Amino acid sequence: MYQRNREIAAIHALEILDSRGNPTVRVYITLVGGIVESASVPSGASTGENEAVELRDGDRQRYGGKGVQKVVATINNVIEPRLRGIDVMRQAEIDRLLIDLDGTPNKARLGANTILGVSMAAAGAAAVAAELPLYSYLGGLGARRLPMPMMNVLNGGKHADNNVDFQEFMIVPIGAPRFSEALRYGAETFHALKALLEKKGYSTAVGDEGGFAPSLPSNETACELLVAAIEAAGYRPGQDIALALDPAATSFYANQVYDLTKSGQGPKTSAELTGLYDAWIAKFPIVSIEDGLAETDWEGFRAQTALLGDRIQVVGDDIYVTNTKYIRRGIAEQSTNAVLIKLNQIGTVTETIEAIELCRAAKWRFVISHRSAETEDTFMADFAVAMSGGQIKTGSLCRGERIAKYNRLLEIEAELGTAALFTNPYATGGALADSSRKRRL
Ligand code: 2PG
Ligand code: MG
Repeated sequence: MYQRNREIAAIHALEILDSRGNPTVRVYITLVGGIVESASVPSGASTGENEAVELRDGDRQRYGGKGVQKVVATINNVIEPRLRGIDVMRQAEIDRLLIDLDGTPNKARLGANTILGVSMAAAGAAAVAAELPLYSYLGGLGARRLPMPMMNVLNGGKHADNNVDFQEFMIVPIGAPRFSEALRYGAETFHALKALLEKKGYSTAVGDEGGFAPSLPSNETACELLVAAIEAAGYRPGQDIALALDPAATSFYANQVYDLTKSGQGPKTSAELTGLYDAWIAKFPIVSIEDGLAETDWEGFRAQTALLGDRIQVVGDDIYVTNTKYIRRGIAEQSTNAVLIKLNQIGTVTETIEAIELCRAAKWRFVISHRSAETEDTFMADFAVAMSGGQIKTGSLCRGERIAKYNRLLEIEAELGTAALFTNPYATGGALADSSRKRRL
């Protein structure tokens, strides 16, 4: 049903700062009926080589070349005239127009950051016009599953300047009965970890995603500390709270070698690194490993999934970059059994949903994820509930840009009331345990 007041009247972009203090773009969409909604675009540090292109000015006189004034100008002068007058609810059509306007396979001309800002703002404005919360506008009546959070409480790799090679050591409150309790389990463990680090004389300064970033005797010490913190907070490791890792292995891979240089633990082959994870899984309550290998190591991923895939969730991030082309290959080759989903890796809401639909069809899990540089925008929290995948990765239990997402999920849980669902996605009987792919392996 067409309504004139849902037509796009104006689009306006603003250069703002992200949580690392670098410029990013916020897009405002005004509808004829007077509704104004905005969306802000995040930015990654450990980016995949096939990610859609993030456009920056390159003018060294401003923000070290990281300004986004060209992005702002493109939105105001190129995109706005093209989208003015379109019903904002026609999301797929708007996204198609943006993709065509760009005309490149990786959004190199207009920029994925440019396009995503408009795409997300359109969805936000449409939800307001529909008088629905964003999660129900995007997900319909079935959108009532709160995601299990993977909380990145210890940062290394490119997100911190310590000596830990692996980027993310996360806690996952699998035993919590509801999202708000999961958040409490996580926050209490985060504070217990802080006390533990202080006691042991380690730094309690935090990295890009709000996790602590101490220098440690080894990568393994990080897992030991997390288990100790879970216990110190009064929880049972593996039953109440499990562990998840994102080594982001692309960042320490070159010439077929994984070089654990930060910790000084030296070079490893793909098989050796998988062997290390295998040993860790036996020792620590790990339920999920993301990017345990590098984005180009398709063979290694296949071997890793064959070895570990019936015990843990093997997640691909850099290898797929939320792109159906690579996810399709991953499904065909059984490279992983789950996918990390980041809106800005692909650049439109519609294409992100297409990536998720592919995961669903393959009975693969997916995790909606933030980027290491975020803003106070909470789009992804609603998006996670809307897509009903039951998992979100949105950082630690401090820093406003991370907490904004958690607080939004608390609001959604409260709003859903008794309709809210929350389950342990790794429990026996879940997608991983009963999927036919396990028997095939
Ligand atoms: C990742 C992300 C988010 P970045 O590797 O999964 O945690 O990091 O945004 O730096 O790519
Ligand atoms: Mg990752």
